Amino acid sequence: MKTIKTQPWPGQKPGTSGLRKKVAVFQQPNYLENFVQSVFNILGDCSGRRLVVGGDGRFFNAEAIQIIVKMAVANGFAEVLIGQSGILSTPAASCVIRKYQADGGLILSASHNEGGPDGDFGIKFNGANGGPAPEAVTDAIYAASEGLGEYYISDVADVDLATLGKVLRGETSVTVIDPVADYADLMETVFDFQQIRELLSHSKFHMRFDGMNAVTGPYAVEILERRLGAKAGTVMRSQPLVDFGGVHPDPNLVHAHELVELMNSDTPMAFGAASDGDGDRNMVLGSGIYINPCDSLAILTANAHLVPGYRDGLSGVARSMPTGRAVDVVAKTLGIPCFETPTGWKFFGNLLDAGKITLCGEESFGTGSDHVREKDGLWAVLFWLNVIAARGQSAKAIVREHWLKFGRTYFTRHDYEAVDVEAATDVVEGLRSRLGDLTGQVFGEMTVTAADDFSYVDSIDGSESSHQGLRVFFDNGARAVMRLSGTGTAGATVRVYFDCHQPDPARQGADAQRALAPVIAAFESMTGLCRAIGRERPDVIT
Ligand code: VG1
Ligand code: CO
Repeated sequence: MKTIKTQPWPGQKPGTSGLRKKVAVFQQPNYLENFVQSVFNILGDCSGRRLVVGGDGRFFNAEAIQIIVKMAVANGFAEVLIGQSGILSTPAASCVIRKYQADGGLILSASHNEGGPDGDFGIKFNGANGGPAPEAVTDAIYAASEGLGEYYISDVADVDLATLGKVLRGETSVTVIDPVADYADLMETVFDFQQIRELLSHSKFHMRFDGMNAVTGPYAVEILERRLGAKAGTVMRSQPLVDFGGVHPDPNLVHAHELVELMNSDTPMAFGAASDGDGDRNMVLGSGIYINPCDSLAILTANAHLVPGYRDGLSGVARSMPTGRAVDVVAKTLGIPCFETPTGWKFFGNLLDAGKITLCGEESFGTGSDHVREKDGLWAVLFWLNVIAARGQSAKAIVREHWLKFGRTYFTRHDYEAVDVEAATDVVEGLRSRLGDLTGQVFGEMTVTAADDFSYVDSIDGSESSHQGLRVFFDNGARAVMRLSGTGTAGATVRVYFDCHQPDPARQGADAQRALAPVIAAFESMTGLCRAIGRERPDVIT
């Protein structure tokens, strides 16, 4: 074991989902090591403990794992479990931590951010419940990183990540595990595989799953093609590549355009889905319909009784604050509580652990349940397939019926990326300073009924998180939300979210941008956002 003297690196503050920086930043001497030691220091005495390590396979994944193993050995961990080839999707890592009762895990991923030598890298710490460390822990890690003077590493040999099985490194037992099997087994306990198998064997039901050359490919091949009998080739772009083959592994209509084209071809697929870099996001498409993630959460909630894992009912649901409020309407009808949390999966953890919620989701293509403590892309796809099979209806028919019954909540998010940090901060601060005066003011055709800076008090541990996004409510029921991203690595990303509920069936067929045009215009006239940041339009609209 060696003790290496080091200097604190500035800015090792985990964001919405872990520490995320350019690959070149992580490759600097002691950068990764400092952060990992800060995590271990917060864990305290590591002797006798079990750690899970894996990642989305992006550039620097394998190198980082070797460093982490050597540090785990020096810090006295009893056992390290690693996904074969360094692979573990984020939900699979959560599953493995829980199943093998590990004390925590390090997940190497920058999720939906681009990979490769010029792309992004990231690392996040999940606790013994399998979920992202709560803010109190990430704050403590950051504080530890700022005062770090040394780290511990051993010079044991590298571990062969390709070979399954157990080896000894120093006193630490290091096991390379099958990254897919435990997760696939868990899925079999939640869903009706027999029913889905019958659906997939139907000659008219064609589907595609886009792995985007990222981590989900092997999981989707095993579950959809091997265990559920979907045709070979159902999973496209199924090989995890270090640079994702140049693909931006963000499952939206822009980056998954090949899938979108297949859905709109002369012989369209009945169902299409895609996942992101680390496998926790999902985009679902039916023939002739894109299902936005807020609707998806609401529809899965309304149909959960059709799925074996949720047959006994849901204790409650939760959505992140900016997420469209479609699920609130369903929760009210079902008579179950609906919680509103800040952006980021870490805020669902306590509610899930306490049994207060069964399903939860975010507008950013994240949906999940109490089966693990992360959002879960393939789980959402299997949920949809199970519902389609059980109802014997197309995805489009299911969505349409849902809107008829519960009303449609239009939703869109506008992203302005790589914005000048000062300009972005000025716009947000400018609006924040006016929040108290907005009520009663008229913008375009709409009057403001309330405005605030979202603050959250965790009902389980009482912790408070403030400044989680600016909210403006209008008299027609519409809402606009603005916040700065906590996952970007270049400049600032401004996110603006709009939603509005439409109960009238005659007005549920509009394009979302059109339906939301009045609130979009009102917000622009209120903030002068585009002018202030020097943009004409958003970079990405979802
Ligand atoms: C974004 C999303 C948020 C999500 C987070 C991590 O954060 O908005 O909903 O939880 O990414 O997702 P931000 O701060 O950039 O808005 V992932 O798939 O990176 O783990
Ligand atoms: Co992700």
